Amino acid sequence: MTSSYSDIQLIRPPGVESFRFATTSITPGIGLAYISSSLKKKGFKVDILDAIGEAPKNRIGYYKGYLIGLNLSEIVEKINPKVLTIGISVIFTHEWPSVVKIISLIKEKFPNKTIIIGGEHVSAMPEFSLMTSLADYIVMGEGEETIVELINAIKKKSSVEKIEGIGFKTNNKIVINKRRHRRLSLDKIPYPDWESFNIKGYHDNRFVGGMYSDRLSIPILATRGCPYQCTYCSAPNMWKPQWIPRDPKCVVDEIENYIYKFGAGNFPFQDLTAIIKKSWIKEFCEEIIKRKLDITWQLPTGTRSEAIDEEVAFLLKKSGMISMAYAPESGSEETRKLIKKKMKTDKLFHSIDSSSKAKLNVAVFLVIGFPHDLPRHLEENINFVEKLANQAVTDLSVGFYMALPGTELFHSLYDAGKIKLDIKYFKHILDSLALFPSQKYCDEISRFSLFFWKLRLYLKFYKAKKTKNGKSSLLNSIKIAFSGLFSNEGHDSKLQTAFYNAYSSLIDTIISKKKRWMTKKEELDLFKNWDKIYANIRKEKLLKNVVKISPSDTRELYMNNVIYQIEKEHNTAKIISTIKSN
Ligand code: B12
Ligand code: SF4
Repeated sequence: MTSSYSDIQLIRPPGVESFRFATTSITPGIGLAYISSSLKKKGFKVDILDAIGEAPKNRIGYYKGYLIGLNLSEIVEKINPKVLTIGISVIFTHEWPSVVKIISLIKEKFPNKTIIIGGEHVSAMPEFSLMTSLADYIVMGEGEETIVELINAIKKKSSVEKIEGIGFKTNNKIVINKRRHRRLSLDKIPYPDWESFNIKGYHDNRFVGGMYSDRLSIPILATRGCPYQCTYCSAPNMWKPQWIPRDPKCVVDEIENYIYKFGAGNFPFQDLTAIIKKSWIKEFCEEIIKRKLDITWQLPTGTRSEAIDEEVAFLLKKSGMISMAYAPESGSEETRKLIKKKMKTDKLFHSIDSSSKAKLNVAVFLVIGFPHDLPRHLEENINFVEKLANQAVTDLSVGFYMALPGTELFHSLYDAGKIKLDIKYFKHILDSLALFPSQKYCDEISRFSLFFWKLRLYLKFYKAKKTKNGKSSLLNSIKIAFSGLFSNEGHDSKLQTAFYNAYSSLIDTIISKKKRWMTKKEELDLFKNWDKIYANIRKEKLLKNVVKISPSDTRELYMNNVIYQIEKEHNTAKIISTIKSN
């Protein structure tokens, strides 16, 4: 255990998984690694406590599936008693309940330690995160500059009132400061502090995201933000609708650095959408080719398709890209219009055709059960997935719609009384990739129908999909899925990774049932007041005119330009009266 003085101990809480058919397993926390390197660059002393990296094989039953990593009490035991502050990263909403508990346990043992939380979940629900936990400060949006200012102020005991991008508790009130401007010069941010993380442990346990590769994998972030405003996505609130790329040469420098320093060979990109600008992606690929780097790289999180033509696709292939995903989300033009996807079917297929010609391994992400989805919209996916299969798309992922906080759709559903922030809500996010939806938000389609639609789309696609020998049959696809199960070699289809993850998450779900993080009664108590707390926050923000009521018909949202509303909320410092919290 570390026992010398340190300014901050940064904690990556345990990961959360459940039985799912997904390639989206947890990965090393790049956001926290950036926070650490930025603090160290300014001379602060930082300890890292990565609950997953320290115990990647440990599983314990959680309200939703199971936790991966140190038990919550072990985390508290590993807190450095001489540390000044503790920082916890919370990017996923499904991790929030465990973080609330970790914070309570830390405060029980160290009541005077200052706790700071940051990440996507906290940025989407700032007031709620302060009210439902004993955290002292929150950091919203990009955290590198904010945390440096905040730790400086805490060390010097100076005022935090003017620090942009934070929220805090004072005199029984919640204060939310204005947000900070986006970082424009990303290349000035030091490389993530991977030396302090158990990179090999993540790799050995296949916690890397994307298609499994047997070469050591290290996450990379080449761009931040996205210029689009899809109504189901929390990126506009988190990053504002603004896409900022790094210098492609600097990204390749970073990759080269990891090859020499760690012996890494596979690089899953964490970008929201890396490929937006043709000149940027060309320069990036050409730089890898010029330097003759023997690497593979992947875009597991999905990308826009507009900039991918034949020229780009062949460069992607030549530079070592082994797997990428397009995220049109629906085969229905109307659904895409209503979610503000701004993507046309013909252009998408043109791009997919280019990728197929370059023999790229391509997956396509679809979502069913948007609030405005009607059976006829889902019906349109049938021909769409068949066409995808005929165009040599390698894999398909069909998720159920999740009502993520901080999104336009969330506000609309919430204001219309269709979301209750109870245990079921916190459960449903991971279940997007389960077989059966644990929650649904569309009036016209039942949960059973959504389950059948998912099966139908998968069957249609994998039956029509052609394998390398040009044959199409469901049996071939099943053989491919099983082939990745018992081999340690890298996969060449996402289906193998997803099947492997489904198998291991099923076993882990069964095993972790034996030991739970808390009793069911304690669990229910934890969530008891959360909906009321959120309702009061929303009411007060509406009364103070910080936000405006969202249209109750979600089909109207596509007409809004959300920039004005986001700017207004982000630029308004606000005080919320403390409503009795948990
Ligand atoms: C890469 C990624 C993944 C990876 C895993 C990432 C991981 N670490 O485990 C993969 C592909 C596996 C994945 C899976 C999933 N993902 Co994902 N993913 C992302 C993505 C695209 C990038 C995350 C990232 O690296 N960002 C870049 C870093 C620099 O940003 P950051 O982490 O937010 O950190 C910054 C700030 O938040 C802040 N900060 C962060 N921590 C801290 C801590 C402190 C103390 C401070 C001060 C500041 C601070 O400072 C950092 C630096 O500026 C995000 C979208 C996004 N761009 O953030 C979605 C996102 C996080 N994913 C999301 C979702 C829903 C999922 C899935 C549930 C999808 C699914 N249906 O399966 C799964 C869940 C997997 C699981 N078991 O938990 C949502 C989460 C929304 C929510 N509220 O829960 C996001 C936000 C996407 C979205 N808008 O829909 N994901
Ligand atoms: S879903 Fe993708 S394209 Fe749409 S706003 Fe989010 S990141 Fe951008």
